[in-house]
Amino acid sequence: MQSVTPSRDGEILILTVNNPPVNALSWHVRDGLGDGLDVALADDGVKGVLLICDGQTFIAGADISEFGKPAQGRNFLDVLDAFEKASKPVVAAIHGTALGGGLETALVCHYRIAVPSAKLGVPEVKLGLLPGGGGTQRLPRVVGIEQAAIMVAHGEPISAAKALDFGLIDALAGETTLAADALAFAKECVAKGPRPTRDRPVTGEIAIVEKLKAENARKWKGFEAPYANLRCIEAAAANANIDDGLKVEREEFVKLMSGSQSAAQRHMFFAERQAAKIDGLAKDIALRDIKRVGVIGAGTMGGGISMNFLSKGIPVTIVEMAQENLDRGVGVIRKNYENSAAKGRFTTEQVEGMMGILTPSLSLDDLADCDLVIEAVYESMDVKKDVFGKLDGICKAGAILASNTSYLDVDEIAASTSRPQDVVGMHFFSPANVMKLLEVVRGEKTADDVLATTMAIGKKIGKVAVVAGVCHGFIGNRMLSQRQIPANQLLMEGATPAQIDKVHTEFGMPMGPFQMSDLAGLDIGWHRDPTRIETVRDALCAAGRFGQKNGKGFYDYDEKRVATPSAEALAIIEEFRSKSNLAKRDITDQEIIERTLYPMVNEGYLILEEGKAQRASDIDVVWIYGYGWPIYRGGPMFWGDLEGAKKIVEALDRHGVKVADSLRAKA
Ligand code: T1G
Repeated sequence: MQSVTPSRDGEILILTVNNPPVNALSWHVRDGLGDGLDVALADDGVKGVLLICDGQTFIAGADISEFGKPAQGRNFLDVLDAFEKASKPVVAAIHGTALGGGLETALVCHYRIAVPSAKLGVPEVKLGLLPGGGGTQRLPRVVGIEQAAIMVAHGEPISAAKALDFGLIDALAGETTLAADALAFAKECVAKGPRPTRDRPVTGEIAIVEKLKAENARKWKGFEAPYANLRCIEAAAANANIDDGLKVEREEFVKLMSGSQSAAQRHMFFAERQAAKIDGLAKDIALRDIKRVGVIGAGTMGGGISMNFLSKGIPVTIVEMAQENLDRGVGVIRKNYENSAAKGRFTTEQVEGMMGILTPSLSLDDLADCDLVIEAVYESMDVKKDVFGKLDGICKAGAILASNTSYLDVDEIAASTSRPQDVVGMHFFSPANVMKLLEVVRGEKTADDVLATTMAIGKKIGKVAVVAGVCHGFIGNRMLSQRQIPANQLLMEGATPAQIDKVHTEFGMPMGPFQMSDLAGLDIGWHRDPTRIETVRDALCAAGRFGQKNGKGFYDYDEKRVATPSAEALAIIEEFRSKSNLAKRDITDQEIIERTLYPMVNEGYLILEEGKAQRASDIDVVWIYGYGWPIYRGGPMFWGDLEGAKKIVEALDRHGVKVADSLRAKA
């Protein structure tokens, strides 16, 4: 199959790209484009060139899978240069998503036409990169500095309508008549002649760069790429001669490409897509139809879970045991939607529409016709088994029965029904309507189509779904406990919560172990006996310190929930510590990394050895989308590879941690 097919229509030579699934600029596409242009320029009968793509989209970028491999085919920059300097006008016809190198290819064409549904963008920053095909120098010459800076720094695509407003495209085609309209447009452009973007002046004000940095300082903390992108925009503004700016872009691009952050973020690009695949399952397995969802429990989790479906137009019946709790839960859902509407995310009509497909109920019987029922009740095995036993007698045949349990044995829950093949875990992360991760827990008897349907519905509601096996805490929480246990131990040896948390936030985590404990609530699972003090948490709870919820936990919190170290908490910890007759000592940040992060990597290896995760990259996906692990480090397993198995094993041995065989074998 030819990746680029030349054809003629009168005096126009048409180059059609066909490189499914996204027409990436693989080496054979670059060769085809270069060869096709050579033919066009050599043929006096050709007066203009039209570049168009088959399939779902215009070129969606360089072929990311080629990065880091030996170069093949024509150099991308040479092909771009040839197009821009062509002596005959070149038109790009855009549909789908013209992204990254794809938009850069369109930018070296002299004119651009797109269908209304097209999107155009430079998402390289999300890969830890920057548009390395001249995008940072040509965008400011077409859309101006402000719009160019926003596009490169955030990486979000813009619509064809906006692109037309900004001059990024010159015309809109009919949604279903791109080929014909683009051909007609190309014929019109013959008379106009080439319009090399490089010859156009940079317009706009550079002040946008400092504004973006100030607005995004928190979001971009630790990231290199956003700042590199903005340095290139500054180079465009400072250099009338595009070649000087292109030199800066090249230097910045090579620096990012050779750095660990881009390797990590490219790893995560593929990891996220890989996670959706279930090894051993037929790709075309028939899915169950999910038209109506039931949610049991209208608390924080039940409400958040319900919103995921309501926001996608899927009706939900939400069941509580008491009217007061049901009313409160429904009220919170409405409030959340109204808050989003106030921020412009929904219209009032949309809010009413979503609330209109929510059916509150006090009876499980009302779940009889639901295709999927998700239980989000109190985290107790007895309670869950009771609920599933009842559902077994109520729900229609073929309904999927899911538990939102965060660590309990899904097989044991399934055994409380006569249909264990229809039981699965759907572990959402709080707040369930915000966090992207969904751990789909595959029970021993979970049917393949139930698993596939659950993964598909997870994607449909905007989640990144990862298959987990049944074990205590599945993937994420199981590794979390391997961080929390040593963190608590380090407190007993003299470290403070603030020191340990600081190591983690400087590493890039949104919060450290003790900040997270305060957020979740120290009294979760507390036995409520203030005289029974067996752990530091017991001691803090006994002193009425439950965390953010009542303004004091490991830290003190003001009304805005801003944390400050607490003398009282430190005194309680010290008093408890002193009874442990452990000598207090200075603990280094490196030891905290070795004692709290390395055991997480080790646990990841154990999870893989036990088959509780399909692949190491799935574990990375869990930690990035469920716990905010910094994506520029690529997840715990990717980061562990960067640290090196030898270094990790040596440290774990030194700290007396039992090393997973597969990790030791790698050292
Ligand atoms: N290279 C290689 N493979 C790609 C790819 C790419 N650019 N984009 C997608 N794929 C694969 C993907 O892995 C999946 O494979 C399949 O295509 C479908 O993808 C020099 C340096 C275009 C919006 O960052 O945003 O240009 O799992 O599931 O939901 O300046 O793909 O089927 O085996 O995402 O319909 C810049 C990345 C590159 C765009 C389509 N471009 N792609 O979404 O399908 S760097 C990007 C996307 C660059 C230059 C720089 C999306 C999409 P598999 P999918 P989708």
